[in-house]
Parts: sequence; structure tokens; C-alpha cells
Amino acid sequence: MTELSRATGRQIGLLIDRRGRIEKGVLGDAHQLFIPELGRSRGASARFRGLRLVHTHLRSEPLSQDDLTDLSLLRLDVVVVVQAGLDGLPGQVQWAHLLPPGTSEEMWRVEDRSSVHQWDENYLQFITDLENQFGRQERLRRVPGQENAVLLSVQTRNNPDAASSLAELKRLADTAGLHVVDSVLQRRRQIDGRTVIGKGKLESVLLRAMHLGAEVLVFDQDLSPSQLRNVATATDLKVLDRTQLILDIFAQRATTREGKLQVEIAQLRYRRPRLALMPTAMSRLTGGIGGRGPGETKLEIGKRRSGERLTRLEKQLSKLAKNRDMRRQRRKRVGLPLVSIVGYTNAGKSTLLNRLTNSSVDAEDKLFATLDPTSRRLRFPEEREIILTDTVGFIRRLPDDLVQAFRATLEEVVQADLILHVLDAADPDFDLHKDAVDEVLSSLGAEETPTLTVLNKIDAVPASEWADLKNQHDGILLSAHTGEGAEGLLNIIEQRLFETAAQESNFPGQSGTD
Ligand SMILES: Nc1nc2c(ncn2[C@@H]2O[C@H](COP(=O)(O)OP(=O)(O)OP(=O)(O)O)[C@@H](O)[C@H]2O)c(=O)[nH]1
Ligand SMILES: [Mg+2]
Repeated sequence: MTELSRATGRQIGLLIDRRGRIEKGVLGDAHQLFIPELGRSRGASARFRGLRLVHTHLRSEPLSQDDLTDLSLLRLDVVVVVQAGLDGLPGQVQWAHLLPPGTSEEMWRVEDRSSVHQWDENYLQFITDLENQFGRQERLRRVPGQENAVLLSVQTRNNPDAASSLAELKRLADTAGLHVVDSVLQRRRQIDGRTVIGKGKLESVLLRAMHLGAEVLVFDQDLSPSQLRNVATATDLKVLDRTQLILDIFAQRATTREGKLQVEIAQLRYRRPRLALMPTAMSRLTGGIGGRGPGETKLEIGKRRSGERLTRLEKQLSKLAKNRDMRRQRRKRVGLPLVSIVGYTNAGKSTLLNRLTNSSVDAEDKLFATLDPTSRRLRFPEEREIILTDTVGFIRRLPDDLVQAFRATLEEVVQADLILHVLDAADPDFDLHKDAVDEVLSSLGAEETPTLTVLNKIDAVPASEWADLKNQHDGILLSAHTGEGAEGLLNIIEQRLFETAAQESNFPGQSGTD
């Protein structure tokens, strides 16, 4: 090799398997070697690729950063560099192997040998031991049933709240069942058009992700189809963005037929342009987390058939929407006023529904605990009755495909007689949440619907701040948790609905003029 290298003035590399057979030979130029596509590995796993790279250098350069990057990202067994002397004979040798995570801050070890002939270890024994160490570390670090994920975001002047959004992404990732091993926030003047974070940063994040045993990369920014392709080309890791993560959560949590339909439609709409740009071998990259969610297997269908499926699902959905419309008409005829609880995800909407109606719908410290609307009757004294509906929470940058797919459900919410906008008064991002919800509400045409602002979780806010909160936001202070303020809220609801309604005869069943 060294002789040929010297004669041609190019680096030469061999990829050798564990039995000593040469899998591939690679001819480089004077400075570097490009390793051909080796087929995709399964992301970071305890197993190496079973191939070592032995190659020549011509100018006494040590192992380069590129060599080490190949070692890590391609999961090579080891990388060996042999200096080709001016006489064509093999000179100094350097070799590197990966180090198991958790045992060292370093990702790899580089060692020197004065000659290729000075090699006593049993290579097979060495590499098997090393692989076993990786396996042990991986078993220690892995949460069963969860994939390890690294989260990424970019802060620019245009998105000053990138840090809080990234923290929210972590909660979304937890909810989706990912195990977050690292979060990276890069400050840049602007988003990189090709790969969102800069190329160099992406490479170092990928190395770190490999080292930490991650198999998923999640961007807080939404990736355009071409950005997704560019990042996916640079790594074997599964690449997701914020929207996909939210869609995955919805897919995991939808329970009703309508909910499932809506989610799958949103997923298909989101994935179609991305699928179209992906080489076939990469289409798995647009799949969701761990292959779960109702639509998951169906989403594996080809690019062409996904269009047909989308059309069919949309038809089914509009049929369901008609039924829903009929139900709504019937309810109108019965004359029960409709009150919708809306708000940011995790604001305490379901807890409030439970508090007001003595029910026990699911309320958890999770984002998007509720997906499908739940209605309960609420009876006031004097035989007055209303229907109270709890529904899916909103989030900043709520994916447009989702809003569109959920439009029928959401419109029903905003066409209520009264909206209760529930806010988590204890959350530091309170204002941001309020704006995000208002934005979705107005996109659904809710400006006309009377709205009450409910400042929830005041048990977690110092009493000294209550007066300010109330005045600033013109809201009702309440703790759905302790029940404080619930009585007052009920009175106001009753007043709003029946005292005005009686005058306007809006609810014939209640006012007796029917
Ligand atoms: N301290 C306190 N915690 C509350 C209060 N109300 C709700 N929570 C907690 O906040 C978390 C979220 O409550 P949920 O009722 O599930 O919130 P949600 O708005 O329905 O959330 P999603 O359905 O996920 O959008 C739960 O852990 C509740 O126990 C409150 O008044 N005070
Ligand atoms: Mg809920």
C-alpha cells in the first residue's frame, strides 16, 4: 500500500472485515480519502461496523479530524494510518478506536506505534472486548423502551425565546416517550438555510450524539423538506423536528376514530412533500418515533399512494364532521348552552372540568394529556344546565397541518356560547402562552365569542401578586387544584349565560318562551 501510495501520490485505504478480508479499496488524493457509502447502520448502538480502515498518509500528517469523524460516525472498528515513506516503505503508525461513553470525557483514543511490525495484541480479542464494554455501558444508560434523543435549537435575534421553547421541546420529547440525553442551543446571527444549525456545529453535535448513544435528533425549528434531506444525509440518526414530534404525540394519544383520522391526515400532509424529496432508502427517516402511533405502518406507504390515501381519509373525516354537525344541531334544539374550556397545554383545563363537574377525566402533568374533546353536563340550581367541553390544548407554533385537520373539532369549540380561556398563572411564560392561544382562537374565528379569562394555579402564586394579576389580565383567580375561586367562577358563568340569555331568549328551553 505504501509503495503504491508513494508511486501514485495518493492516499490509499482498505476496509477490512474481522476475518481479514478486504471489503473495499479506496483511492484518495494527496490529502484525504472519501469513504464510499457503507449502507446505513442502526445509529449509535453497541455494535461496531465490523470493518477497520487501514490507510496511508503521504506527508507525515497525524490522524486527521476527518479520520476521527469517520471512525465515530461510521462506527468503524478502528482507523489505522500508516505513513508512506519517501522510499515507499511503511513508517510511523497511528491508530484510533472509540471509547465507551461514561468511562471517559474523550470520545476516542489515539495511539502511536513506531512500525507496522510492532503489533502484538490479538486484534479480534481486543475489538470483541471493546464492543462488550460498549454493550455494558449501553445497557446501563438505556431506558428500556425509550430511544435516546439529542435536542437542537438555534437562537437568533428573531427568536429571543429559543431557550424556553427548547425547554418546552424537552417536555414534548418526554411526553413522546423519548429519553433526552442532551440539549444544544446554538447562537447564530441567522438560521443556516441548509442545515438550520451551522455545518461545523452539526458535525460536532453528531459526534456527541454518537458518543451519548443517541438514535434520534430533534430540531426545535421546523425543517423544510430540503433541510431535512440535508441533515438526514449527514447522519444515520433519525431526524425529527418540532412539528413531527407534536404529530407523533398526537398519533400516540388519539383514541377516537375522528381523532385518529385527523392526526393521520395531518401527518400525511406534513410528510408528503418531505417524502418526495427523500431518496427511497431514506424514507424511513420520515417515520415517527419507535414506530408507534396509529398511522405509523400506513405512513410507510409509497409516495404515490399516500396522495390517494389522503383523499380517502379526508372524505371519511368530512362524513364524520357532518354527523358532528347534526349532533350539535340537536344539542342546540335541546337548548343547552355550550361552554368551551380552551388554553395552553398543561394549563389545567381538564382539572378545571373535573372540579366544576365532579368528574374524573384524565388530568396529568403532561403536554397534550387531552386530545379528544370531552363534554360533561353541569347543573346549576334552578334546573339550569349547561354543557362544558374540555379539549385539546394549544402550543406556540401549533402545526398548521394540525389546526387544519382539527378544524371541525376546534370550530365547534369556538362556536360555543362562552369560552373559558384557562391560563397557568404560575408559569413564567404566561404572556407568551396567552398570545399563542389568542392567535389560534382568532385564526378559528373566535373573536365574536364571549370569553372569560381564568387565571388558574394561583395556589402556586404568592398571594401578594394576586391583585396585580387580576387587574392586569382582567381575569378570574382560581385554583382548580384546591377549588379556591371555583364557586365565584360558577356564579359568573351562570350570570353571563342566563341573565343575559333570559333577556334575549337565546335559550328557549331555559327561558320558558319556547
Ligand atoms: N398547583 C396547581 N396545579 C394544577 C392546578 N390545576 C391543574 N394543575 C396541574 O397541572 C397539570 C396539568 O393539568 P391538566 O388539567 O391535565 O391540564 P390540561 O390543560 O388539561 O393539559 P392538556 O390536556 O395536556 O393540554 C396537572 O399536573 C395538574 O395537577 C392548580 O390549580 N394548581
Ligand atoms: Mg387536558
